[in-house]
Amino acid sequence: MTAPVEEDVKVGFGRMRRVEDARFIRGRGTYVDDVQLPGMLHLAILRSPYAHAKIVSIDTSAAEAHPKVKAVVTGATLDSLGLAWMPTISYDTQAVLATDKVRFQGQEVAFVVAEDRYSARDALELIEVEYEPLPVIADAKTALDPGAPVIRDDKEGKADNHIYDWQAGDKDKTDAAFAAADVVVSEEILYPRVHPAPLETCGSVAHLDKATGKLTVWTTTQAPHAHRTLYAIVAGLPEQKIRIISPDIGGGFGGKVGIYPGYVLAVVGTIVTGKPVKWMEDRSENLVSTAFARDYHMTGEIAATADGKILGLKVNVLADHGAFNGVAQPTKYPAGFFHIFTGSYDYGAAWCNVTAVYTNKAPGGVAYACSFRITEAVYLVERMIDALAAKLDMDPAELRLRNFIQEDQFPYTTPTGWTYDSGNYPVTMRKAMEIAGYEKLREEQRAQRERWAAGDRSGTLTGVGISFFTEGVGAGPRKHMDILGLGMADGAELRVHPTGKAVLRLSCQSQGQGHETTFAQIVSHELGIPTLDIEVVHGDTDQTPFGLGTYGSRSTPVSGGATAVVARKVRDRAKLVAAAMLEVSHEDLEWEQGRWFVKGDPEQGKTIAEIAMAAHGALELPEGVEGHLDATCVYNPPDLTYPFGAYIAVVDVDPGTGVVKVRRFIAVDDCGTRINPMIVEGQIHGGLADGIGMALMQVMAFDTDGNHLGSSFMDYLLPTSLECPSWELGETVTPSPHHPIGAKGVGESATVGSPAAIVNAVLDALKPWDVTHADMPLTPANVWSLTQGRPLRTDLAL
Ligand code: MCN
Ligand code: CUM
Repeated sequence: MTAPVEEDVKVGFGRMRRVEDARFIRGRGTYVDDVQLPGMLHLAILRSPYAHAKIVSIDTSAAEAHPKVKAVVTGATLDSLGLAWMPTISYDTQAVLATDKVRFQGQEVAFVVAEDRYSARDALELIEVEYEPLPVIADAKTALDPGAPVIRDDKEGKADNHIYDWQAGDKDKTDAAFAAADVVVSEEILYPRVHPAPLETCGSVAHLDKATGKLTVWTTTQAPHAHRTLYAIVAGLPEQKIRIISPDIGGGFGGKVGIYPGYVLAVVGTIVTGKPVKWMEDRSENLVSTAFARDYHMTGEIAATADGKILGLKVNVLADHGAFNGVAQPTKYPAGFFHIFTGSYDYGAAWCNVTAVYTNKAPGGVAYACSFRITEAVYLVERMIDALAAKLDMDPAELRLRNFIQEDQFPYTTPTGWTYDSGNYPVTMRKAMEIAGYEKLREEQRAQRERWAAGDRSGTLTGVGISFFTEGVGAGPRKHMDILGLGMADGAELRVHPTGKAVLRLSCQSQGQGHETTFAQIVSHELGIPTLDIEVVHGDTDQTPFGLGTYGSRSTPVSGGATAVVARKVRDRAKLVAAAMLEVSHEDLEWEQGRWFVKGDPEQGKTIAEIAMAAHGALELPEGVEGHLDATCVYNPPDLTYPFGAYIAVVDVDPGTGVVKVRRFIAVDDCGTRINPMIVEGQIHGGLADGIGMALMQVMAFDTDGNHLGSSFMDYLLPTSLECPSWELGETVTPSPHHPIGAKGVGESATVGSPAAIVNAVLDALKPWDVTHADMPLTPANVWSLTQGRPLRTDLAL
């Protein structure tokens, strides 16, 4: 249903092909690994083979003797410089290189800098480490057992593996709602540990210029400015002497938000050797040690009346944070925005508790298209709704329609205190049902079940699954949201050159989302300058204003707001200049896209290009009006924006083999104003594929010794086009009332919304066996085992 791009829109919003693709499809992008500097050395990291072990001794002498090795550094060396530990963005600490013991398999133990990448790797083999294995916590459920080995005994007085307890909502009110309910359904729901697995792994090229004292770091980061400030704070380097360049990035998906030890080691490497140093992870390193997502063990309880009116929701979460708490969340919200778990429904009471624990697993980044834990929250509530529908023997679409927040209730404050900006959920839901041909699908299913009941059990069973999500994206506002004290507002700077061409400088950083196109389109929309005449500069702290970067789908809600506002500042300035040019009062001017003209006399007007030239010229300007048209702005969003959508998955399940095929996937998204509908659809396509990956294939598994069982793409499966149907997209447009152009973020919507639809669909297909529960990933073996030993019901109408 994606319309082809027949002709690119030239000015403002609409479909146009991405300007950055001109270099990407020619292989002319510049990624971190493309950076080559004269005299550059290469860094490789020695990683722990054990999940938990004491380091008895390290002998680096053979590695140091390697002819091409320039430096070998251990935790002890870093410790002597006070750099062995770094703060994480969640107010924890993390070992840069292990000193006392290793706490997860793949942890950084030592590094080698050598003349080339291969010699550096070879020399790792020459380092002798003696370990003394310790008991391992590989299952979060055992982390708080009495007598469990204490993972973080580096922390003074720490005697257990507890990180935090955190609550939201009103417990008493929720208990009262439950007491008044006709039905209560509870479910244990696991959102397994998964990994963002971007095409490009993480890496850095660090260069400390001894002559100028300037540290330049080309690095795979989604948040260059935040990295600069954190390097300044952690390493004590003067911030004006740090330049972070985040060049083209080959996918981030959240995995490039945090600061990993490798980044810090590259900086240590250049300091120690005086040469530029490159560190680039290989695929296994990326999978084993860099960023995880989810790992939420959730117990949900939902209460309702007999006719399906939801009364309340309770959730208890055990969160596995690995060995160091490195999860990126706004400081006030240790469990991110999980407490937007009440979903898209109107009921009065909700309560959640999140308990986080340390385990002997890799620590997390923000990780994986999550809008700060909303992925887990949406999965939970959408699974609970289906569990309730099954209990009440109600159609899951009908149950949702009966409980949606209604259009006239917006802005809507949830029982946990979040205010949804705008929405019209029933319309979006009905649109998805219409595209799906929902009633017809149910008829098809009924006929199929009758056939099975009659004894003809050939072929597959159809399942139809629904998920309706509301996300909260666009962090700040700065007063409520910060990371390590840095408020979440974004800057933008716009220069309009004398010839009317413009340069926009942004604090956010694209990892593939097409910012060079869409942000130019925002300026174009506001000023009428053709999009291709606007250059977008981003990803270089020396060239762009401060801001907290790209994650939580915040670029459009925050930097997009900044862009619209800065363009409007330019437009206001242009008005004053136009008034001087036309020798009229500025109050007599009216705007149409691209020009100011005299009210009632449209012939009398000046285009932005004419005004730009005059603004740089010798024209006499009115009192108080500066020359030029350049402007800057810092945009502090008044609130999050709340995109939403209705997803319907149609699957064919073969109960004999457990194979699930996603036959159709219908996605109706509402992200407010769409700047570039083609890019929005591309974002949704990617997220839906991700959803198939998580629902059906991906899991980061560990054995009981904490050995990682998915260190290559042979074990950690990614979805390909073969698993994806031809997506069927629809849209509704409900602008955000508080965003300058009414846009909401969309970059994570499909990843957040789609897994529940697929799992709900598989369970729907298996309804004849009364299977009501399954955990992701729904691999063939997993699905096959769900029906084993269960009788087939032959009396099912739906
Ligand atoms: N857009 C639009 N109209 C809207 C909303 C968005 O045209 N109403 C456009 C934007 O202008 C932008 C793109 O869609 O070009 C995504 O915008 P937005 O929703 O603001 O998300 P961000 O740009 O902040 O991107 C971050 C988001 C996140 S958090 C993850 S994770 C993710 C995602 O984007 N990682 C991605 N999509 C990704 N896509 C690619 N190719 N690579 C990643 O790493
Ligand atoms: Cu949570 S993944 Mo994205 O926010 O970079």
